[in-house]
Amino acid sequence: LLLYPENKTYSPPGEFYVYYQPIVALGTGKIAGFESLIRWFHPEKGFISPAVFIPVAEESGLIAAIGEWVLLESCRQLKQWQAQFSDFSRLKISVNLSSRQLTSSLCDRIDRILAEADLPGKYLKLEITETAIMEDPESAIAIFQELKKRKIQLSIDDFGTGYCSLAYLHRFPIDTLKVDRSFVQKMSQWGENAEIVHTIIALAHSLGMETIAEGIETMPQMQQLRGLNCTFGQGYFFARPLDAQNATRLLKEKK
Ligand code: G
Ligand code: G
Ligand code: NA
Ligand code: MN
Repeated sequence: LLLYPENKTYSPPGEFYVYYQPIVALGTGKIAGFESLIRWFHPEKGFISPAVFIPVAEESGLIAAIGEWVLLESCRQLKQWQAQFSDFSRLKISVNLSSRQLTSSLCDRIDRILAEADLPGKYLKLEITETAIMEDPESAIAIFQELKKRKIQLSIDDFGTGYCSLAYLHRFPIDTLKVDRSFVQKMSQWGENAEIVHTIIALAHSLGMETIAEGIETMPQMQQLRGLNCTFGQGYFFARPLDAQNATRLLKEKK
């Protein structure tokens, strides 16, 4: 069990990094923000995917500490970019939340982190999977409403792969739906998945939500999604997740 003082943010060993993948406005091609993705480079074992260690961290309870570290690191980095690049003063940062972080103390923890990073809540976006929300939808709604009071943005991640009932969807104060990359990658011009993607985008927009298509790898995918009025895109077609230095370089080139 890892104990850390309530008023201090846990700092993991130097093997952990936050990487940043650009999120691009499909209408203009401009970078609108980044998604933070944790990376672990183990001295002996090499790269260990978060898909492997996040579930372990969730089981051991370490996820709360790691999650707070990712949040603080991400908010500080965004603050620095906003100050450094006047063209990107409205850039947002999206951070993944585990279901284990969806507790009644989340808002207090985030208040502390935003204050420490000196970042207004409206620039922070939280990504939560459909599955995590549906573990306890009623308490998720209560937590989301608290977060919205701080103008924090909320996204449903991997939308379409879980079991989010439409009856709930309109009760969640959600700003953005992220279309799961499995739909994007199986999408071809006339195929079944194109219809699914089209329908998700239409559903989101009719509920007043924006959309992000993830896992865009090719120009035709990007063009097709732009044609469907998808708001944002993310994927290797634009850029892989980058370390802070390379993400900064990208912003320098684009400004
Ligand atoms: O980028 P990548 O393939 O490594 O991500 C694998 C999985 O790990 C994805 O589901 C992603 O959402 C998750 N992940 C990456 N970073 C974080 C993080 O900081 N917190 C949580 N909870 N999940 C993350
Ligand atoms: O679960 P979540 O959507 O947060 O996971 C993001 C994951 O998707 C990360 O592992 C990230 O590295 C990966 N990713 C980002 N862009 C692409 C892409 O274009 N193709 C593929 N295959 N994976 C991607
Ligand atoms: Na995500
Ligand atoms: Mn996703």
